[in-house]
Amino acid sequence: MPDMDDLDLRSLDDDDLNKQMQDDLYDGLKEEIEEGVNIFLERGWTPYRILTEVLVEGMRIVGIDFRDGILFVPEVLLAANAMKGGMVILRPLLAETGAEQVGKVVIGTVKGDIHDIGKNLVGMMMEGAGFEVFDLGINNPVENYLEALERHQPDILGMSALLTTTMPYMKVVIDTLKEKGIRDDYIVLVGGAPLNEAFAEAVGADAYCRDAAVAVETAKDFVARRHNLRGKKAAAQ
Ligand code: B1M
Repeated sequence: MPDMDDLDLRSLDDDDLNKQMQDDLYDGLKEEIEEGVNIFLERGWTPYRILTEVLVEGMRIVGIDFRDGILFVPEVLLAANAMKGGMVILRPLLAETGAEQVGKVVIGTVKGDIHDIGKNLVGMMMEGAGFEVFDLGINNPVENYLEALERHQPDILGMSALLTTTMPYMKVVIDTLKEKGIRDDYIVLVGGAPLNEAFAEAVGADAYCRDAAVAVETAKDFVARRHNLRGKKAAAQ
């Protein structure tokens, strides 16, 4: 076996490069991830394919070993940092699809929760699909959402939570919107690994999005329906 420092990623075929990159992600090797992403791009892989088949799949494996106590927080942070290195390269490419502006989205991870990889991915994919995205980052109390809704007047409010202890906070946000009489002004979409459809319904969201691709499709569907409804109302007046 060659010394890892000497390993030429370009000499690997697609399958081996993918496997190597998933190992590198596991080991938190950001530069290698960036190099690998560039190689796949040169080989004609689409940004979406690199995201899903290499980076997200690699992170899934990290998640399993984190759960099983094989990896610990510092190592997972390194892996997350490496993943973000790859995402920085892919982000402008995903946004470059030239799609026309279809709507506005405010998205953020809820209070108490600092996981942002999935949310960032959703934001990137939404941008790629033509949405204007306002990303509030992590650990957002209800006030942050309210302020952003007021300022940006989006079509969609997206919330992310990765912890069973933080996901109930989505209800706090939605209940506050109801109290203020503005709940129906927005399409509320929620996502994150521990959520499901029943949860989304229970907290009063419009839909649960299993992954970034579903989030984009759901967002497009709801915005189109909303525009149709408005068109009909206007015609009836
Ligand atoms: Co944390 N963590 N973590 N973690 N972490 C999980 C979530 C966990 C499941 C790991 C495990 O035990 N298997 C577990 C939660 C258990 C539970 O609640 N039942 C856990 C824990 C316990 C913790 C800590 C408490 C650990 C500790 O300190 N002892 C701590 C909590 C910190 C806090 O938030 N207060 C913690 C910390 C961390 C790190 C900081 C080390 C790091 C986060 C780094 C970062 O995000 N910048 C981290 C990571 C990386 C993970 C795992 C390994 C990976 C998450 C991830 O990025 N996945 C995760 C294990 C897992 O989920 N399997 C784990 C990849 C990403 C692409 O997927 O986020 O699911 P995901 O997003 C998807 C969909 O869910 C959906 O689309 C995305 C893209 O397809 N989606 C949306 C997500 N948000 C959406 C919003 C939408 C729509 C769709 O809006 C419209």
